[in-house]
Amino acid sequence: MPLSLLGEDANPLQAMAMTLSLYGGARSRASMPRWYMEEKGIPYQWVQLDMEAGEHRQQPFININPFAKVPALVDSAFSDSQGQPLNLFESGAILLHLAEHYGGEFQGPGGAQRRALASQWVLFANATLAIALFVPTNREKEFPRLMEVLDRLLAGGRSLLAPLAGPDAVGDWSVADCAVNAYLAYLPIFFPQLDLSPYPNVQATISATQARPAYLRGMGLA
Ligand SMILES: N[C@@H](CCC(=O)N[C@@H](CS)C(=O)NCC(=O)O)C(=O)O
Repeated sequence: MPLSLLGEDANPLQAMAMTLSLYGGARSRASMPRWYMEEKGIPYQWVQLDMEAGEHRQQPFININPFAKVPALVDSAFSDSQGQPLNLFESGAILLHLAEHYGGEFQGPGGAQRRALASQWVLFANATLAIALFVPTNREKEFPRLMEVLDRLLAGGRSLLAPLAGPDAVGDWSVADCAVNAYLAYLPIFFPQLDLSPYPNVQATISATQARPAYLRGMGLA
């Protein structure tokens, strides 16, 4: 059963028990942290803004993100000296906050290393991969370069943090996979004309992502 609750459908008792509200729009980057929460079974309230009507540019949302962009997360488990909850924007910052405090990804031995590498991959996804995909002047030069390396790293369905678990381990799905694979799975949606056949492991990763029930829920498709 999806964990998400659309605003008006929310059961008030369940909503009160929730500390996390994720703000997003249809077909927006909010699907990335939403996928993470669905995958990890983290309860949250999903608040879908009507972006076509400009709801993200108005109060109360611009109190949460003054830049008027989604996603944004409100976490009432954290509060400032005025008792105000933590308001967080930028999908990468949201993902790392969730992985640290709700996904339990950086606990125990090796936690500091996992955190460092998770940050590396989340920043790579948002600052390098996203630019290579979505900035047309970069696509021709950067895209093949990045895909060749990713194709090698993803061989055998490996998780991006699998090297920490040993050379042959497939490893657990992590926030690193969420950040990178969310962009890879955008490829057939936004660039259906792109030939991905030189990158079979990337293709297999996209198919595996699309088959994950939590991914479909995060995308609002199930
Ligand atoms: N770097 C930001 C990008 C956020 C972003 O550009 N969000 C888009 C939706 S995918 C948005 O809110 N656009 C509305 C606008 O700019 O008015 C992140 O990763 O969170």
